[in-house]
Amino acid sequence: MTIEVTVRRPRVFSGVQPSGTLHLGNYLGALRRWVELQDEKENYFCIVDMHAITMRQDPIELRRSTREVAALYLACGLDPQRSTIFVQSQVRAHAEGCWILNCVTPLGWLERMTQFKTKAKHRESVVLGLLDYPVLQAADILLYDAEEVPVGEDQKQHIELTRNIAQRFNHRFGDTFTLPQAVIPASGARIRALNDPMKKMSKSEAHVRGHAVQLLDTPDVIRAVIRRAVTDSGREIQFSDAQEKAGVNNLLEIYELLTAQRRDVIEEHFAGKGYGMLKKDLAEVVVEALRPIRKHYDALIADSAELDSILAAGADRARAVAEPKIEEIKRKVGFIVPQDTT
Ligand code: ATP
Ligand code: LTN
Repeated sequence: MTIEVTVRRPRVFSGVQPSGTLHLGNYLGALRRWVELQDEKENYFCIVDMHAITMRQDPIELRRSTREVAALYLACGLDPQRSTIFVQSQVRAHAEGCWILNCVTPLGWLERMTQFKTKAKHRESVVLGLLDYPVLQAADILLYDAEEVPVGEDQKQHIELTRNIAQRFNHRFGDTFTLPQAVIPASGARIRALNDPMKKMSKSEAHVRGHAVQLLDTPDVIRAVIRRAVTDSGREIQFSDAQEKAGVNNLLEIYELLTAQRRDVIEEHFAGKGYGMLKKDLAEVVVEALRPIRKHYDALIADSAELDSILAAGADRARAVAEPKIEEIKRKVGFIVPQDTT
C-alpha cells in the first residue's frame, strides 16, 4: 500500500503600494529577495492599491502606477508562472476580511503603530483608512495562511500586529489562522535616503531631488543622484554603525548587495581612495544593475492589454485561495454562508 502525502510548500505573501515609482530600497529590501524565493515557496505578490488610497491619489495616476508596479515586478524577475501576481482590489475577500478583523482589533493597538504616527504627523486631517491600514495588511496575509512575509524593517511592527490579531481571532473563534513570520534581510532591510541618511528611502518622498535612485531612472540621473549623496567630512571608507557614518555605510551596503562581494574585499578595494571614488564606482554598479530591468520594463509596459491579462489570471489564482478562506472566516463569526446548513 502506498500512502500519498502532499506537502504544501511554505506560503509567502508580500506587497508594494502603487503610490509612486519604486526605488532602490524597494528593490533591495523586497523585490530582489522575492525573486529568489520563487522556486522554493508558494508565492503571492500583491500590488496593494487599497493601501495606496490611504494617502490621496489621483485616480488616473493610480491606475498608471498600478500597471507600472506590475511591470516592474515582472521586469525584476518575478515570473507569473511561478508566482501569483495580482492587484489587491480585484480580490474582494481582502476588503471583507479587513472588516471582520476590524471587529476584533482594539483601537489602541492601531494608535501605537509608528508608520501611522509618522504619516499622520503634521496633517490637519487624517482619514480613517490610514489608521486601519495595518488591519487590511493583516487580512492580506491571513487570507492566504502565509507563513512568511518578506519585507523591509519598517514593516516589522505591522507583521507583529498581524500575529496579535490572528491570535485573538483564533482564541475567540477557534483555530483559523496561521501565524506569519516577518522575514527581514540582515543587509538591505533599511536603505537610507541619499539626501538624508537619517531617514529611510521612501516612495512618498522619491520626488524630492536627490532622495532616491528610482528603478526607472536613466544612467545620467543615477550618476547625478549618487554624486550628490550626503556623506560626512571624513575619508575612511569602512562599514560602520556609527550615526555620523550612516551616509557612507549606506553607499557601501548598496555596493555590497549589488556586487555580492565580501565586506573586507570592498574595504580593501577602496582603501586610500576618497568618497568621490566610492560614489563613482557605485554609480556604475547601480547603472549596470538597473539597465536590464529598465529594458525589460519598457517592453512590458508597451503592451498594457497583456499586462492586464497577467493580472487577471493572477487574481483568479488568488481568489481560489482567498475565497474559501473568507467563507471559513464568515462561518466562524456566525454569518449565514449560502449553501451552508450549519
Ligand atoms: P511609501 O513611502 O509610499 O510608504 P515605501 O517606499 O515605504 O512607500 P512600500 O510600498 O511601503 O514602499 O514598501 C514596499 C516594500 O519595500 C516593503 O517590503 C518595504 O518594507 C520595503 N522598503 C520600503 N522602503 C525601503 C527601504 N528604504 N529599504 C529597504 N526596504 C524598503
Ligand atoms: N504595508 C506594506 C505593504 C503591504 C504588505 C501587505 C506587505 C500591504 N499588505 C502584506 C506584506 C504583506 C508596505 O510595505 N508598506
